[in-house]
Amino acid sequence: MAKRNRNPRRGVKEPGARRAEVSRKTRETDVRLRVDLDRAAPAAVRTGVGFFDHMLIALATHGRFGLEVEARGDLHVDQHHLVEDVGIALGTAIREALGTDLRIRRFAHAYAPLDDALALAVVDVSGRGYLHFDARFRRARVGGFEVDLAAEFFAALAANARINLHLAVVHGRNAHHQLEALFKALALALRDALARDGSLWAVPSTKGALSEAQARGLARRSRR
Ligand SMILES: [Mn+2]
Repeated sequence: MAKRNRNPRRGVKEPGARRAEVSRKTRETDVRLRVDLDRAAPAAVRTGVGFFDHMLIALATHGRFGLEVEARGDLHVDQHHLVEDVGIALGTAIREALGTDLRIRRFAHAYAPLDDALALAVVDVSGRGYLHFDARFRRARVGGFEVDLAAEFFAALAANARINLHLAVVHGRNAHHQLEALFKALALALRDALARDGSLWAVPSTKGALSEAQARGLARRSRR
């Protein structure tokens, strides 16, 4: 894995770097994950669930962000803990990588087709986590992946990245295609929403803040 994003002496993020690393260990899972929002590289993902790896690689590849994931989980129970905890770690890493400089496009949406399937993703990097998920699948499993866990992954991602996320499969028959279209639509929307917007002099919010850290920063400055 690449080098840490924190300056060891001062404990602060290098200016301009939008990277984060999350290590998360419970009795159920052990997840190490890195993101680099500004440097796309071939994703390195190993979760022990092949189809889930395929989806995470699609997300990073089409989202144009660097992603490394090493995750182990209690797969002898089922995949729920692993998939949800990777969602928590990814959401946390995205939120940390964004930091307090939120001069980003913020709103974005994208459609992605894959053969018979068409999916829509709408994103607002609002500082408030919310997921609307509208998809029906004809199979319970794709490869070994438990299909209903896709919604758990997206919910954990939205809650921890604190983004408003609406995902829908518009149509489709094949569950592999439907899921992959969802991840690709999310990738395209995130790529757009997280992109820096050089025309902005401040955060694109009527409140002036898109995170608790920002709101606290505004409070500190106004008291000076
Ligand atoms: Mn595929």
